Amino acid sequence: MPASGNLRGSLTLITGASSGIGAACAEVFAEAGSRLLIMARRQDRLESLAARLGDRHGSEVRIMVNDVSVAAAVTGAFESLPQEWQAVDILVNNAGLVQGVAPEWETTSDDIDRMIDTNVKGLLTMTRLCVPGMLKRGRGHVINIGSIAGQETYPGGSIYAATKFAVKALSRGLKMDLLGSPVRVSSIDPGLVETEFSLVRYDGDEQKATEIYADTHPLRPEDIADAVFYAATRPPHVNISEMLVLATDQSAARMIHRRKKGRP
Ligand code: NDP
Ligand code: 8X3
Repeated sequence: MPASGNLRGSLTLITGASSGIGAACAEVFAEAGSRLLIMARRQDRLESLAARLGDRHGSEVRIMVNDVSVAAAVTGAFESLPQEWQAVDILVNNAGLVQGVAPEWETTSDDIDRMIDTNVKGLLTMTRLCVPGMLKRGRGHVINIGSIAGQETYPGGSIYAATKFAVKALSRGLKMDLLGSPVRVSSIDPGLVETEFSLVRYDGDEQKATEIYADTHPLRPEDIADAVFYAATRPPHVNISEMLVLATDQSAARMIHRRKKGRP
């Protein structure tokens, strides 16, 4: 099945599909008729998403309950799938997280490891698993979810930003390594999107997480899914290399327009 234009029958692997942007991507790819391999750590979320996509779109969905940062387990799980479920056409490398807002020197080594192991090494594990088959089959598309934080950093965000700068380097480098092949590479880079991202950042503190999205109009996960889908459905000779998607209310990582109560 061609991984462009008509996605019917293609296979899309989405990491971090249990929430936010990943779940929204699963919805649009399922609606377009792609088979889906969805991965995250929370099994209950994946199971209910798979059931919902089956009901709504008649989708064929398989779940992988894995921590993307545990390379050996992810590799084992992927390689024990039936061959037709390993033939990934589109890889959406979306799983990622930020922990805390501490300055660089106060960030715990656990938090540093978690961000680097998930956002960078986890993404690389998936790329390493999927790209050889794409090359062999002569088609494929790797879509990495970067961030505005991969273009500029901000106080209390430097380690997360470092991981997203790394994602940018990995996207650009992969495109170079694949030159001459039909395999495409895109980096979709969101600004402020209202998801569970801030809840994770503030370790479950709902009030702090809600304040991030208060009095402004952030992006919705569906806005980013739309951009991912756009990249995936261009004709085969078109590669959307990088796309920065910001809310109209955002002009830089920490420049967000907030309305006074009652004002438009
Ligand atoms: P959410 O927290 O809503 O979703 C994150 C997803 O990643 C969840 O499905 C989570 O699943 C999964 N995940 C996290 N860690 C792991 C892991 N170790 N192994 C497997 N899955 C994991 O956040 P978003 O949807 O916002 O984030 C998606 C991507 O978008 C991330 O890469 C993020 O950096 C990026 N992004 C987000 C922005 C925003 O403002 N929200 C802006 C720019 C980029 P589970 O917990 O079940 O494992
Ligand atoms: C998420 C956007 O600005 O919170 O990647 O780092 S930001």
